[in-house]
Amino acid sequence: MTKIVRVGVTFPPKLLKDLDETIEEMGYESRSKAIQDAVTSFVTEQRLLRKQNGKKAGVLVMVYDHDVKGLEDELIEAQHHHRNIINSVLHVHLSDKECLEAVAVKGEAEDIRKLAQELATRKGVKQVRSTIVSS
Ligand code: NI
Repeated sequence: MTKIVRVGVTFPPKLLKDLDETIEEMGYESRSKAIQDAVTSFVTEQRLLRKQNGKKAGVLVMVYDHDVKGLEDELIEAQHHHRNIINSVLHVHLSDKECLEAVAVKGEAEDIRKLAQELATRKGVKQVRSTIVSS
């Protein structure tokens, strides 16, 4: 028998609302099942990314809230730190406070992964999507 572990997780209200709407639209019977599926996708994606090796090229697309104090400075600092693999950055002002950035990258898979992790784990960064191909 599979053992179930209970954990407490906090959500920004808007994210929880979006989650509940999506759960409703998809017909999930419980929030737990939907969150388990989302976590499974996240883990699978991250494991796949971590298995990549060698020279790669791609685009990291991130959405962040520029109102979060210090975030833009941190993101710029991270990009300067990894300038050897960044070819170009496209910035799009999405709304009054949301920005989208597409970072074109080319280099060792491990370096691209490090950059993606540095961006994704910052508070105020809502999403980072990586599309990586062989170069
Ligand atoms: Ni902007």
